Amino acid sequence: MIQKRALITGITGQDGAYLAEFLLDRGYEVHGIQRRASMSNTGRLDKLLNNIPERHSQLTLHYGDLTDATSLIRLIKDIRPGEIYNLAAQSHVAVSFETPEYTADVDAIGTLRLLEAIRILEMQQDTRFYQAATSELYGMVQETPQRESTPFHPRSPYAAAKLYAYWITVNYREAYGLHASNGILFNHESPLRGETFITRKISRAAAAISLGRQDRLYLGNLDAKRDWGHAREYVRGMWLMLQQDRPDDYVLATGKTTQVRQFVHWAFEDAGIPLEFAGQGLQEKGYCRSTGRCLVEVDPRYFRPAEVDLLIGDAGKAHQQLGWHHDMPVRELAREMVAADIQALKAEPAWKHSRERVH
Ligand code: NDP
Ligand code: GDR
Repeated sequence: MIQKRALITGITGQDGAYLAEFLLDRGYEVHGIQRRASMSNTGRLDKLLNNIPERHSQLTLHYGDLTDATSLIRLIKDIRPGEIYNLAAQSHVAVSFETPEYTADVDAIGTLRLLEAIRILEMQQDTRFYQAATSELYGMVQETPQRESTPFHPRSPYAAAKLYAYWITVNYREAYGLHASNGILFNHESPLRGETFITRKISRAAAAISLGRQDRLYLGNLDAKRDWGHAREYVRGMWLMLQQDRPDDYVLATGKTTQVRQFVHWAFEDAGIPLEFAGQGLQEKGYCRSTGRCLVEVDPRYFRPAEVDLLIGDAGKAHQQLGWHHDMPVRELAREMVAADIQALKAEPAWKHSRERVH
C-alpha cells in the first residue's frame, strides 16, 4: 500500500497538532510548515508526540511562512503532498482589528499563494486542498442556525480576509478542477487552545485563581453566544472532506449555543470556586463570590469594534454526506479544559504565570 503524504500549514497551532496526531495514527507521512520564532513554538506537538518515537519518524517540520510564496512553492515541489491542509492564519479576531493588513496578507493572500503554488507546479490532479474557513463569515446574524446556504456578512478584518480565502478556494475548484474544499468550522476548543481565546482564557484563569496564582479575570462582552465543540472531533471532519470523491463546502458545528457568561460559571464551578452575580448590572459589576470577593470583571478594553453576537451551526450536510458527528458536550469540554489547566499550573513555577494583557 502506498503511504499517504500530507502537508499541514499551521501545524504548531491547536488544530494542526490534533490533525497531525490524527493523520499519523492513520499511517500518513506528515509534513508541517513552522514559522521561525525566537522561542520554541512546537510545544503542542511535543505534548502529543512524546513517548511515541515511531510517530516522530513520520513527522517532518519545515520552515516556511504564508507570506513567503517562494518557500511555499519550494516546499510543495519537494514534498509533493497528496493532501494539503491550510490551517495557518492570524486567527485572533480582536487582534485582526489591530493588524488588519497583516491578517489579510496571511489569511487571504496566503491562501492564494498556496493555491497558486499548486497551479504553477501543475499539481491540480495530484493534490487535494482543505481551507480552514470559519463561522465568522456569517458575522451579522441573518438566520439561525447558520448553514452552508446562509449569506455571509463578515464583521472583522479577520472574517473579511477569510471570506476572500473561502471564495478563492471555490474559484480554484471551479476554474482549474482542483479538489478544494472549505470547512466552515464553528468554534472548537480544547486544552491546546491558545491562551488568549475566551474559553482558554477563562479555564486558565479559573485554575490560576483557585491555586492563588491570579487575583482577577478581566473579560469583554459576556453576552456573546458561541457554538463550542471539541477540536479533536473537528479535525476528523477536515480529513473526511478530503476523502470524498467530489470537493465541496461543509459546516461543522454542534448545533448548540452557549453564552460566554455561562462558560465563566461552569469553569469557576469546576475549579471549586463557584461565582454569584453581583447584583443587577451584571455587565458592569461582574461576578463575585458569596464572601464578597469579586473574581471576574468586565473591562471595556476587550470589547471589539464590531461583534458577532450569536453563532449556532447546522451541520446536517456534514452528518449526511461525510458521516461526521461530534460527541463532547460543551459542559464536558469546560470540565476537561479546567482540569488540564489546574494540572499544568501545578507543574509550573508560580513566577511563570504572567499578568500580561491577554485578548
Ligand atoms: P491557532 O491560532 O492555534 O494556530 C494558527 C497556526 O497558524 C499556528 O501554527 C501559527 O504559527 C500559524 N501561522 C500564523 N501565521 C502564520 C504565517 N504567516 N505563516 C505560517 N504559519 C502561520 O489556530 P487554530 O488551530 O485554532 O485554527 C486553525 C485554523 O482554523 C485557522 O486558520 C483559524 O483561523 C481557523 N479556524 C479556527 C476555528 C477554531 O475555533 N479554532 C474555527 C474556524 C476556523 P505559530 O504557532 O508560530 O503562531
Ligand atoms: P472568536 O473567539 O472571536 O469567536 O474566534 P474568541 O474566543 O476570541 O471570542 C469569543 C467571544 O468571546 C468574547 N469575549 C472575549 N474574547 C476574548 N478573546 N477575550 C476576552 O477577554 C473576551 N471577552 C469576551 C468575544 O468578544 C467573542 O464574542 C474564534 C477564533 O478561533 C477564530 O479563528 C475562528 O474563526 C472563530 O473562533 C470561529
